[in-house]
Amino acid sequence: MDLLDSGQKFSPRQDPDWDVALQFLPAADSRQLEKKPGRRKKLWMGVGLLLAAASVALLTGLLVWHFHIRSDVRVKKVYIGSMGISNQPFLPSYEDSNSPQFSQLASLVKQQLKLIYSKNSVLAKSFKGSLVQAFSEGESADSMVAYYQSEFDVHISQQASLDEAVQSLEPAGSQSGRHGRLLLKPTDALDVNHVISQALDSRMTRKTLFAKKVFNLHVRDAGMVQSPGFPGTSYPPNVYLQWRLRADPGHRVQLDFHTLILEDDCQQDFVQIYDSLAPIQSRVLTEQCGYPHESLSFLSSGSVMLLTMVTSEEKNFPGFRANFSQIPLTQPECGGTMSADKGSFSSPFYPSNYPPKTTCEWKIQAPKEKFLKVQLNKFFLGNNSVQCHKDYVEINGQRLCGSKPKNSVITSRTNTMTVKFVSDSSYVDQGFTAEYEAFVPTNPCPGRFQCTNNLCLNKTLQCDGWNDCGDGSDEDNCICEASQMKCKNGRCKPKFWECDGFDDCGDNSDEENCVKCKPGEFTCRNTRCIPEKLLCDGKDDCSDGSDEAKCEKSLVLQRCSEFTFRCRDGHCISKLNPECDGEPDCKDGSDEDDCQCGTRPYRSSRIVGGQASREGEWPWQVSLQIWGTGHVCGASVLSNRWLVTAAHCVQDNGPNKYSQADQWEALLGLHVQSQTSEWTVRRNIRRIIAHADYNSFTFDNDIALMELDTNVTLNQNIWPICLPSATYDFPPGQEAWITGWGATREGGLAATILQKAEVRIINSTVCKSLMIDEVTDRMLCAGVLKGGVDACQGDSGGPLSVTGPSGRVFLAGVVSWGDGCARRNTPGVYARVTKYRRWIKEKSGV
Ligand SMILES: *[C@@H]1O[C@H](CO)[C@@H](O)[C@H](O)[C@H]1NC(C)=O
Ligand SMILES: *[C@@H]1O[C@H](CO)[C@@H](O)[C@H](O)[C@H]1NC(C)=O
Ligand SMILES: *[C@@H]1O[C@H](CO)[C@@H](O)[C@H](O)[C@H]1NC(C)=O
Ligand SMILES: *[C@@H]1O[C@H](CO)[C@@H](O)[C@H](O)[C@H]1NC(C)=O
Ligand SMILES: *[C@@H]1O[C@H](CO)[C@@H](O)[C@H](O)[C@H]1NC(C)=O
Ligand SMILES: [Ca+2]
Ligand SMILES: [Ca+2]
Ligand SMILES: [Ca+2]
Repeated sequence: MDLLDSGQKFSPRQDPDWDVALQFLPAADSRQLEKKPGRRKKLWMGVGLLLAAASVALLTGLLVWHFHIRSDVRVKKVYIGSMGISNQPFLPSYEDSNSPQFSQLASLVKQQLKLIYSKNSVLAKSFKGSLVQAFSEGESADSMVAYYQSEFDVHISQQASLDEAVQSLEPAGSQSGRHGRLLLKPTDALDVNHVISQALDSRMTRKTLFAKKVFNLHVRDAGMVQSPGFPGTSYPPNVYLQWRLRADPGHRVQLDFHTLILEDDCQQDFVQIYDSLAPIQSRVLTEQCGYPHESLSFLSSGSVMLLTMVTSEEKNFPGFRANFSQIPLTQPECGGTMSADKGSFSSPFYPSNYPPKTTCEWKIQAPKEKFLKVQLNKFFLGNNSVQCHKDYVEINGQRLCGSKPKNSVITSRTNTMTVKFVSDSSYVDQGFTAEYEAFVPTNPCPGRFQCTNNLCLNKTLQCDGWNDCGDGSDEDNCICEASQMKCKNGRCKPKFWECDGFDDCGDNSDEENCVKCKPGEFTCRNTRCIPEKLLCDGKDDCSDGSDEAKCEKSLVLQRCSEFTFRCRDGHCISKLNPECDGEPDCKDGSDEDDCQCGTRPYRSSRIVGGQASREGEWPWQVSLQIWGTGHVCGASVLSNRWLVTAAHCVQDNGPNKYSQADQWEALLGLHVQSQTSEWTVRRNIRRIIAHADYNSFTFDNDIALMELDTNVTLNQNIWPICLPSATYDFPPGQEAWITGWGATREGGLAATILQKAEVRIINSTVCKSLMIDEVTDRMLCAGVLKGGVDACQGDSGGPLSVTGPSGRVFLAGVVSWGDGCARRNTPGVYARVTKYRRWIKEKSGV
């Protein structure tokens, strides 16, 4: 019955040809859960025919027939479970399912299960048999756990009561893992301390799953586990695989994913990790699919862990690779007393996910005359819930869970504080990091600014236009500088956010008093005002096409203008930014040609916050390196052969002949500097074409192309960005991202992990008036929105990426000058790529 128990030891390195080793079990093996048709069908058909003379009788007969068929439908149901056994030390021979000790104990477990089921009428009636799959150590030295599955055969209408009966075996509140030992009676075969039984997840009983296999691994010697075919080919369809991981007694299993890329839909393909040897849902630590962002390092509470993978028919992705190892269980793993004036602490094993069933308690003790303050920095504790009954942090009696609380600073009005961390038996998360500080009640922030929520900030962050406290108190009651505007609510904001369509003040006062057309009028891009009824009437009333640009239907225009898209057949259409938006707009379809660009293969295009990017998030990002020096500039992938960068990156500088192609090396698909992966590609440069009109004084035309010496094969971390046509519009207020390892022009150390920062495009007129240096029409300004105080996110020559309406990403600019390091109050200036569309085509053919 156990399809999964026939597995053999798995060692990926010795078993490269997994497909051959894979046991393709006949589809019939998964039929155990299908409905069985009634046996009496034929007989009742016969009876029905005999009664055929009278139509009324026939009808009755059919009803009876139908009723009997229905009444005979029985279902086989399989429950998976674990049983805690006391007074029974774990022996190494229990690991081997072929050992006599295993068989002996297994039969005792089966006997005990039968006894347990016999006490419930529903279970007793439908019980068919049990199969013991494995044993592991229990929580104490003289206890152990048995993993089994039990099969029941029940009438279809009784399914719910069977589920209920199985549930009732589990004493209420057993989720907490603490309940009284069941009394040993003379009839009992074993001293049982708990029983958990649950139905299998329906995705694991899919009829199409035809290859099932179990791999038993001991993690004493660290090693690696990977999905079949990884990394060369994608994983096979319709498989259900289990990896049972065991550590030595007194150890935890640690599993660290190096890569995990599955189909985005968890209903189709997924991996799960259990704090158990059987897939019991109440012991699941995580379920993952797609291209997860979270920490992928997991720890068990005891000496076992189960990793499962289920795949469906369609869409097979690269899969995963993970390292396993064991670490000793030490008591206590976390918590303690802290009496220094300040310090920090975190959930156990941070930044790995905390293990399940863990409790930590920190006692903080300050000198008598001081108070204490705890600031939560990182905080990931499962889902938000009102009672925080699963995993939580408790500070001075206040429970916190979910994501970072609004007020992340907690103060006590005494000199002691207790912080408790608790995780339950399922679903783990990354945990938290915290700092504490003792302070004199009369001066809580010496030398710093004190927020209303008690956070202390560097004084330079006060009145800089950004809400650093979280409650905005650092931006209240400010005197604005010349480069700032004063909001009605008293805040100061950089002037470049005035009239850009976004409420930056918080009370919208930065968007009032902007030049506007009268009510009932439309503002053309060239700021003319026209009556609204002339919008989308097929005539170019603005005389820049903008009144016809955002219409449902794209019209073929009589006249082309500098704002209208020109199809390959020469016709101009009215739609704004029609290229690669997923809808054919030109009659010849040319607006949707060459639209493979600007996507992130294998991952959803959702960008999550934070400064460090995820691997594969910016697959067009390139690191340009000088032989012997390392990373110098960024660039973007335009095709399998061409890159675009800044002209100022490729200018000779004294003895450095940066204009020479042979000085350079391009690293594509790189995520962490000096850490290449299987998706990183190195290429020499064959040719550099800097713009002939580049002006090294004004940085006008700061754009250059690089041709690689050989084509690259695109992969999940290497993908071209879309080039906007000359008429593509990136309006002020549009959100964009800059990425890089740190601008070397600014000096200082480059980041190791690719950094990103969100910026917003600034109205050119406003930018020209704000910048001391000249901003030409071939330049584009953007200002940083968040953070960007510590890290350099932009690289000279790197991309300014804008996501278009269909989710494809377009190259709006090339990082040129100004604020390469994404400093807060000065805009960055970029080469405006739309101005160079024809030049790029002419020089590279892309
Ligand atoms: C996994 O193990 C390999 C070899 O033991 C090692 O090179 C690699 O850095 C490890 N990866 C992780 C994520 O721990
Ligand atoms: C968290 O909440 C989501 C949506 O409400 C739910 O689908 C998910 O199962 C929850 N996760 C856990 C661990 O409870
Ligand atoms: C405050 O910020 C300024 C400018 O960023 C920096 O020079 C200074 O060292 C910081 N002070 C402290 C106390 O961190
Ligand atoms: C390189 O790629 C280009 C464009 O895809 C193609 O035309 C060319 O034939 C390729 N060259 C080689 C040597 O494969
Ligand atoms: C840019 O700002 C100027 C002056 O404030 C304004 O006249 C113009 O309409 C703005 N341009 C856009 C495209 O919003
Ligand atoms: Ca601030
Ligand atoms: Ca604004
Ligand atoms: Ca289109």
